[in-house]
Amino acid sequence: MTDSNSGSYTGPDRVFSGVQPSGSLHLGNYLGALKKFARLQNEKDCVFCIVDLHAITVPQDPAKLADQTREIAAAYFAAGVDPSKAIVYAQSSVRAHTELAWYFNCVARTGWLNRMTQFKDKAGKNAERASVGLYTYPVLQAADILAFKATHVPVGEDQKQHLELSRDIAGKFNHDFNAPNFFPLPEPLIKGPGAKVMSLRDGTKKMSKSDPSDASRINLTDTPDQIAKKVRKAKTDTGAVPATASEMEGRPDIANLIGIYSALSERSEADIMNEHGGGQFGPFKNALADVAVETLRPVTESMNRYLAAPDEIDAILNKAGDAAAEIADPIVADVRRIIGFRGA
Ligand code: AQP
Repeated sequence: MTDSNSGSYTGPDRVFSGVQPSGSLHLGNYLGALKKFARLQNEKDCVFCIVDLHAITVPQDPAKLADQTREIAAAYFAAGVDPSKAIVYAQSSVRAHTELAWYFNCVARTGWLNRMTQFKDKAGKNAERASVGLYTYPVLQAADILAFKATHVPVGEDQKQHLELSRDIAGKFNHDFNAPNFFPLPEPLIKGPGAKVMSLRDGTKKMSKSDPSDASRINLTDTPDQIAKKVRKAKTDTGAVPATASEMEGRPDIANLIGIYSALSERSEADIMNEHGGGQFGPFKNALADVAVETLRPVTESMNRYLAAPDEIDAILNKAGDAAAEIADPIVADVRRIIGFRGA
């Protein structure tokens, strides 16, 4: 689908990613996104967004949306994203997102969107009643990334298909408007521990905010007691803790727990299986609960400190919104000119 000759973009490297303010963050968001963001800010120019425009693709309570946005900002900062190193802002404060999304709606093909599995999963049997916004969500996501000409996008594995769509849109824009290499073809940064954290109740389903069972996920706002209980109740089987990768095969619940242990402790899976392999799940879960509590405690405490100062959060977000617009506005102005609008 993409035009391969638009793959030789020569602009600077830039990282972009976002998190929705649509409910409490969980361990999957932390390991698959926030923790990686904190590392990347030391390596590349980073722009991180709280994607409140994405959140309204499903109903949100207007009385809560602003606080939910502040909560995600607090989670970014608590996870180590430093507003003096990376831009952290709210999507709705930068108009470039919605404007570019419209242009991209006219570039993307309905056949591409019809293949998006996240829409099918989220809309379920009620696709006819889902918002048009939920359907075109990946187009807005492409606009988010490309309004900054971002070259790298750290996301969990669930977002891989959307990233491919962003590349297709960038390639088609470059080709259709005879603007070779105007947009980069953004690369997903998916690898690494925590790229796909699964439900504690079903190792074949991803850990998700919208899972009706709270026991399926560890929320960043959970108390140490709640975290320990959820880990101890996590689904396992009647076998022993695997000692090798081959003993883990076909056991998604177990593989998930070992993966979480590895990502939290920053130890290899082999190392963990060396220590616990052949043993019972009781002691293994106790050790995992300790690691989870100790790793998340400082994050939760720091989040709560930020949340106690909402004005400070707003000041950071406002300033960052201006900085984000300074990058995105000229890029969208170029897009207007390339499309051929009068006065552009
Ligand atoms: N289970 C996961 N494992 C690893 N990474 C994950 N991410 C989400 N779930 C996992 C990553 O977190 C970032 C922010 O995600 P989001 O806020 O945009 O929402 P989402 O992907 O829709 O997350 P949820 O929790 O699954 O929400 P619902 O239930 O509404 O669908 C992204 O980088 C994502 O990859």
